Amino acid sequence: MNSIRGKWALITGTTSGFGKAIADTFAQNGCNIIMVARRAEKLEALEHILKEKYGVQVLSYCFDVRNLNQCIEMANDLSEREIVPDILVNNAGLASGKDKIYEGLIGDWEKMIDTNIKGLLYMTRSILPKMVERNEGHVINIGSIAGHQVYPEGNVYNATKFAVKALNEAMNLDLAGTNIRCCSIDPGAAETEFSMVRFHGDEQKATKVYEGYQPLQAEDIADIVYYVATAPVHVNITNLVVYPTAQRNVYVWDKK
Ligand code: NDP
Ligand code: 8X3
Repeated sequence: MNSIRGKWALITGTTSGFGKAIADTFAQNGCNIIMVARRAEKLEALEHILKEKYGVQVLSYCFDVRNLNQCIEMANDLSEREIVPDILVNNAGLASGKDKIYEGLIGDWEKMIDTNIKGLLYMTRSILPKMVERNEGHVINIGSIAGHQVYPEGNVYNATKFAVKALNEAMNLDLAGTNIRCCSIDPGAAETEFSMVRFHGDEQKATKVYEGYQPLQAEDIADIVYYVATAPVHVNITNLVVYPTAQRNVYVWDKK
């Protein structure tokens, strides 16, 4: 096992869902945490909890990963503090809308493309060179089963997650010859704020997504990310797909 105690993990999207659970699991296991998200109050609250509960070091950066300059500023600030993240978890992302492609809102498309693809790239481009310099590090990208199979009205979200899959594979190829590992973790349906965001705050539509079966929980994904991050350094898990047991692919469900 490759302990993460005393290391630094940079996790994007830590104010809810997977990112928040990953930050908690990592901190519980002694890892220092760098958090990125847009909701300042939630970031501050989590920073306080992690420090109090686990006695680890926590740095919070409140910004939008779609902003390249802020990604670079954060990387520069970390360099000034002489911190090189050992682990980068590219988790921040969203689905916005679920519409037929001829009815989709351009604003939704731009949000998804700019966050899920460009945000992931900006963050990676800001942090990965430091890892390469040290010849050490681990990038964990949160993809989705939506990046393996397209479903009706998933169109642009699907396309962004297919892109994450491609970029994860590309990172692995470009990092050949280094000790840096790259993994894409691709979950099926998980109960987080994801559906509230996708349906623009429509609680009824969001709740319906998780009815009649046991969806994945954020903690399930955090356990998997922890497993991947703590695998021995000669073990590179490049892709991990996880569904709720009641779901076998994007079409096959066992809902009561
Ligand atoms: P949540 O909505 O619960 O969490 C998303 C997190 O990302 C929030 O902390 C949000 O924080 C942050 N975020 C969103 N946009 C930005 C941005 N532009 N800049 C910085 N932070 C941002 O959803 P999940 O935890 O479910 O989603 C996490 C990842 O998992 C996403 O990439 C999603 O596509 C993927 N996924 C989710 C699945 C699911 O069923 N839930 C299944 C498969 C993959 P804030 O608003 O404060 O910025
Ligand atoms: C989230 C899972 O099936 O809603 O990526 O696309 S799904």
